[in-house]
Amino acid sequence: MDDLGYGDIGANGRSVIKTPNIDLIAAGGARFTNGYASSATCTPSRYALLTGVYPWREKNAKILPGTAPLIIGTDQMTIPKMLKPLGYHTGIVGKWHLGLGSGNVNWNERVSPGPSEVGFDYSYIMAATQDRVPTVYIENGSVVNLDVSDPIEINYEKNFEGEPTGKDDPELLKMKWHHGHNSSIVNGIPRIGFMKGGKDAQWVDEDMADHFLEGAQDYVKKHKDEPFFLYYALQQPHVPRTPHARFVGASGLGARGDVILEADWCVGEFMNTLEEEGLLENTLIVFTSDNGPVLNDGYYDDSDTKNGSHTPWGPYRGGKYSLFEAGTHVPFITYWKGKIKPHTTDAMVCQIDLLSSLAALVGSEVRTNDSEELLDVFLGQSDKGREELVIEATSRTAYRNGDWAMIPPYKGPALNKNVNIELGNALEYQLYNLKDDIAQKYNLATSHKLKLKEMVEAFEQIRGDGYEKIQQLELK
Ligand code: NG6
Ligand code: CA
Repeated sequence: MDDLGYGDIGANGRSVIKTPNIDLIAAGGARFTNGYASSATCTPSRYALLTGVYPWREKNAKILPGTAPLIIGTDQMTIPKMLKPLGYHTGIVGKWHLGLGSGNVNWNERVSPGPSEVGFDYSYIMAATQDRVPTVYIENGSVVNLDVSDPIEINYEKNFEGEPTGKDDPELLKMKWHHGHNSSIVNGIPRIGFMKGGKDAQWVDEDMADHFLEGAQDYVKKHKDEPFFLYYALQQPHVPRTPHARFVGASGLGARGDVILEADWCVGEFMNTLEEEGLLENTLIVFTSDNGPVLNDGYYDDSDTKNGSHTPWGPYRGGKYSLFEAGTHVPFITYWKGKIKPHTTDAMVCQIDLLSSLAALVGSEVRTNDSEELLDVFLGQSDKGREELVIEATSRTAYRNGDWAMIPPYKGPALNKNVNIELGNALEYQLYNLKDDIAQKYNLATSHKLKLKEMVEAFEQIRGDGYEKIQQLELK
């Protein structure tokens, strides 16, 4: 999922939002209390998930515009590329956000390189995010429902003559922008970036969840008789939050709660399909989120004002964009009927570990340095996860080892006021013991100098030089 927080699912305790279908997977599988995305934003996180390589090794792994070129090398190993030689059919349905083409994409022709060049036999995607143009579905490299007489043009710098924008034409909006998101208007929603044409191809935001669900279900039905790998990348609860009418108001917590209910329903429907097709005993399911939660990510949609006592971040500090725990410490569940015994584990795992671990599962020799082979842990046969992990948030990195978390000094605001999230920036080192202080309230850097030294050295050993060079987060 996209921007779902640790505390957004019932199974992780405290959630005011009810997620019975996700909870069912958690109750029947391995629920990880220390499961991580590699990053606190989407692109780097998904880069690490698919390639098994830390995203800070790739300078372009940062929040991408819809026009960005593909950032995964076409010669690079990925989960689908690892699986293909073993006879797996590979597919992705949902959010991509890893770049497409090699610059200056013509959206009216086949767009490549993209998913198929990094190992997916089938792809049905949105290029970037729901709030970024182009707002169209792309199937195997071609825009779906494109009318050649109404070609698509995209520009992230300047508008097309005569086209309305969120900034200049507020009367055309059904959802108001709070920060950023004031360029082209599609379906009454102002977006990031400018788009012209492609009217027939434009998606209907409120139908997106049903649409991707159907795509994922169809994929399973088509490929149930062969080994398959499906990456079902749900778009919720990322902005703009556009629940289908069936879910509007259902949570009482505003749009964010409603789309989480919608996503939970999708997960239930998808699981039903696997069950109906008789695949549950033969399928490993991994449920997780690309980064932590945010309430107001740039639109007025009541998600912050109606959030009430819900804690999307769970017991953790920070949120999306943050080096504090809530940025990367996300829901993480593995489920395999009859194979994984239901249990909760504190073992530390990261999405980056899936590449080597799935390789071990299928008998492939492929491994990457950054991806630890933790198959036993994912299958619930061991509690010995990773010892250490480097996490990333908008080009800054920090380090977790055992119960300890260390954040090096970074310039920049402590709080991003637009999204109201503490980013983890401070002029001094921060050291927290998560066992005693899960909410990272007490900085032990000065009282535990030796521990700090040990952590900084271990961090630098992996991270190498130059980690102080960062780009300031701009959300405007
Ligand atoms: C930010 C967007 C935010 C979201 C994020 C990417 C603004 C002001 N904010 O730049 O709304 O789209 O990028 O989120 O434009 S992610 O989950 O895909 O990383
Ligand atoms: Ca995300």
